[in-house]
Amino acid sequence: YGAHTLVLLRHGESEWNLENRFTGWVDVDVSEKGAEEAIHAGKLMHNANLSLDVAFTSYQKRAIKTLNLALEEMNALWIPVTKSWKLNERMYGDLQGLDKKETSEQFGEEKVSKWRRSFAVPPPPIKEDSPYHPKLDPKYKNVPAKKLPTTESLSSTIERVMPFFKSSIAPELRKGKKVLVAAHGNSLRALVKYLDDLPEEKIVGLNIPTGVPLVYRLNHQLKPVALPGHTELISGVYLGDPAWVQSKIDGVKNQAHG
Ligand code: DG2
Repeated sequence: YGAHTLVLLRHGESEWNLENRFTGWVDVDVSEKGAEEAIHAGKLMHNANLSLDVAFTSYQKRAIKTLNLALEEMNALWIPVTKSWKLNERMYGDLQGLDKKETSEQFGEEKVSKWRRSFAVPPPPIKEDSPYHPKLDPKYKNVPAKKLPTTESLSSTIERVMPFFKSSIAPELRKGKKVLVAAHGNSLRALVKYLDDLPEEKIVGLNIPTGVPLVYRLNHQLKPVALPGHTELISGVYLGDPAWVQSKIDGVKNQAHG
């Protein structure tokens, strides 16, 4: 196997995943089930003998809490953690707060599936007077106003995630550290697109389940080495029972279906 270990973990179910609402940069908590998923993710990593050295997460509590619960389960709360808004979920613009199924009924499934899964189509931008506007959130007070997104496609998400990966995460991997990134559905899709060099037409079919560790082994160039049991789309492997993982992936995919 490759020399470097990188584990990607989407947070456990959030309050708004539960309510089936577009979340993006709205800072909702994990649900009760989400907290259990996070603990379970910690168990899976512990049982796989993943002794992590460092972790990265976003500025959003659903990812931060998931990280802490998983690390606690692994007796690894001590490891250095770096937080960055660059690992935040994709900013979902004016869709934030809306019900995913109702949005499909209103705009049509095709449009909503483009907003959710296409590479370059951004959702409508958030309104200047929206209560969810990031300029109102004190945690972004040090981010230059022109860098705060009002909407993001996957492509624009990649443009902030990848420079952070290269400047902050890759150097840790090169030092031989085992790295965990606890983040979000679409900020992790951005990373997976890059690592597996997925073409745009394949990224549409990539859905990341909540609370399931996704393990990558990378070679010296930090390119992924295909692991036994990997799926057609990606070269990393999810920990846990494959049928259970698949049912969670299907759940994410079907969130906007009537
Ligand atoms: C979800 C992803 O983000 O939604 O923003 O609604 O991973 O933070 O729960 P997360 C959101 P979809 O793109 O899967 O609809």
